Parts: sequence; structure tokens; C-alpha cells
Amino acid sequence: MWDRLLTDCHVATMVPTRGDPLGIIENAAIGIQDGRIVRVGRRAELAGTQPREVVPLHGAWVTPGLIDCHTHLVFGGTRAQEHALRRAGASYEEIAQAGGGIASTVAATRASSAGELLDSARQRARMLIAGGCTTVEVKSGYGFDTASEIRLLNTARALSQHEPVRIVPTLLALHALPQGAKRTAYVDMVVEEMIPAVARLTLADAVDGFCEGIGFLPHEIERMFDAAENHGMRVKLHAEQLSNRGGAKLAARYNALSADHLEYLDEPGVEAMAEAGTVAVLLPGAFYALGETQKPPVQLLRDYGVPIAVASDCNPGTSPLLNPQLVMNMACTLFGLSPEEALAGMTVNAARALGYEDEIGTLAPGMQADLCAWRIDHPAELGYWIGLPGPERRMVAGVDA
Ligand code: DI6
Ligand code: FE
Repeated sequence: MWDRLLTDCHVATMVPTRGDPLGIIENAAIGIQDGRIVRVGRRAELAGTQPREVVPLHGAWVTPGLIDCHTHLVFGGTRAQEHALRRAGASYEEIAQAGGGIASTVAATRASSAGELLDSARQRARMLIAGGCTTVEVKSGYGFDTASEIRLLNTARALSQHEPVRIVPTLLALHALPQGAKRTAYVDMVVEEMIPAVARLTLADAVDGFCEGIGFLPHEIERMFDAAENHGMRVKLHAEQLSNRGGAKLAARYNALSADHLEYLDEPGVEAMAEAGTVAVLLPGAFYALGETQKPPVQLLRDYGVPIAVASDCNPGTSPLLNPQLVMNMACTLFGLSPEEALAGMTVNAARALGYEDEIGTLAPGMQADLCAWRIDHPAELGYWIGLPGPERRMVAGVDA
């Protein structure tokens, strides 16, 4: 017997059908058993089933639970001061070179107790949850040494024990060079100590890096990717955010799950991503907060059939953004995505960017029953309102959460 039958709803399954990227089923019902979807169909087709509980949704639209596939949610302090400096004309790179930026968050993170770190991350997670997220990727990266990165990953994992959300932890191993560190020695440490330790403890699904002039260069990222591969971990990369360093192409060569940011991505990079099936994760919050003007090549990504995801990039420096509806709205308004593309970007394609497309991101038999019920007239509204409040109802594994 099914546990639950959701009725009186319309569903955007996010399994595209011909001419309908949202896979819409109107007047639908959804059967749930053991936390997974058993059937999605027209209400009439599901008549006669005898669930333990019938849940009428009073005409709501149901979508897969939203997936924020790129966040830096665990950190100490804020960088409100830096926001002020940038308004007064300083650039992100200038602030970083003067010892602010990522390094200042590392100091504030190290100064935070375990309880403080968890509490502040929980507060931020709750905002994403309230906005409809059922899965959130969380990167480390504000530790700069093995023990500190492990502490951040443990905090990320603890989030899912305290809040009703799935957490996908990522080791952001090469984020910025600590002040006074020697480049080669630091990369050696990451390759020989940090990645093996995190792999041994199975604390992260994937390894990430920041490929940029103020981050790490391709030959350093390559060593990190080799180490990840040797330890059976997938990779992803912050690439082509502020300049074109060929990061996306490099990531594609390692079958990366995703390459993220991509404002300066060129056609050879797009082509390589298409061939490797690497997802393009666009981060309009960082583009907006940094006042960038160079936009990611959305039309080229479409032309080559690269799946596009969108995410908050929530971090204290370049994207203090915690509203998933606003992420989708900004992806439409700033980058020219259609509302359908933006919704796919926080569901089906976000799942792909995490390697969990067989579990979450679509509403189909066998998938986790992670979903949101929205009081709207059409799913396009999700990319239309500027900072809409969250869904009326949210379920994780078929349970209201
Ligand atoms: N790119 C980003 O958007 C964040 N990290 C990265 O590599 C910014 C992190 C920060 O400024 O604290
Ligand atoms: Fe980031």
C-alpha cells in the first residue's frame, strides 16, 4: 500500500516531453511509498489506489524540491565591510591582494567555535530551506589546512542532522593561497595530505578549486584533479569567473561534474564541456554583487547542448544570497535564461551537477519524494517574482519538512 497520495495539484515533473521542457501534468496525483515516488500521473489514472493517507494540495503546483548546487554555507563572520569598500571603488582582486577577501573569512572561521560555525550555517540553511531547497551542496574552503577543512566538512554534514535538508559536501581544496605560503609546497600538501585524508574519511563527494589569477593556475588545478581521481573522487571547478584561464576545458578533460561561474568561457571551452557532459553552473549572485558586465555565453551553451544549472554561490564575499527564487529571477533577468531554464537549473540540471540525477531533481517513479507545493498559477512565476517567499509545503523523502 502506498504511504501517501498527493492529489488536487498540477505537476512540473522536470522530465521534458516533446515541446514541454517542464514535463507538465495538470490535474495530477503523486503516489509515494518508502520515501520515493511510485507514480506520477493524471488524477484519473491514479484513481482506485488505496494510500494510507490522501493529501489534497488544493490546486497547488508541485515541482521537485529545489537544489542549490553551489554554496559556501559554512564560514565565520561576514564581509559587510568589504561590501562597503567595493561600493567606494575597490575591486575584489585589490581587496584580496591587500589580505582581505577569502583570507579574512579564513581568519574569522578559525576564530569561531564549533557551535558558532554550526549555528550560523544552520541559520543560512534555514533561509534556503524556507525558499524551497531540499538539497544544498556545501563547499569547505575557508580552512586552508587539512584539520580546518575537515572541521568545515564535518559541520556541513552536521547540518543535515539538524535541519530537514540533504547536504552534498564538497572539498574546496585549492581556494586561495594562504598568506606567506609557498605555492608548490601548498599544492603538495593538498595533494599528499588533504585530499587523501578527506577521501579516507569519506567526508566529501567531490573536489573543487578556484582556477583564477587570484586563485590557482591550471597546472596546479591539474595536480589537484589527479589526486582526486586517484582517490576515486569526482571533480568540479570555479572557472572563467574573472578571466579566461582555460579552466572549463581542463575540468572537462577530467570529466568534471560541473564548471561554475563561466563568465569568460569561450567556444572551445563550451565544446569540451558538451563532449564531457560537464554541467555549466551559472552564479548570478556573484556577477551581480561584483558588478560584473561580462556575461556567460548562454546561447553557446544552448547551441552545444550543455546542461545549465543555476545556484546561489552563497558566500560572505561575492554572493551573500540566500533566496532561491531570487537566484532564478536573476538568472533570467541578468543572464537571459527563460523561466523554464532557470527552474531546470535548480532541479534536474542541478542534480546532474552533483551527480545525483538518478535520485533527485525530477518527479518520476523511483526518485526521492523531495518536492515543493507552490501557491502560483504557473511554474514560470518562480523565475518572475523578485524574491518570492517560499513554497506552501515542502517534503523531503515524502515527509513534510
Ligand atoms: N569563487 C567565489 O565565488 C567564491 N569563491 C570562489 O572561488 C568567493 C569566496 C569569497 O570571496 O569568500
Ligand atoms: Fe563559489
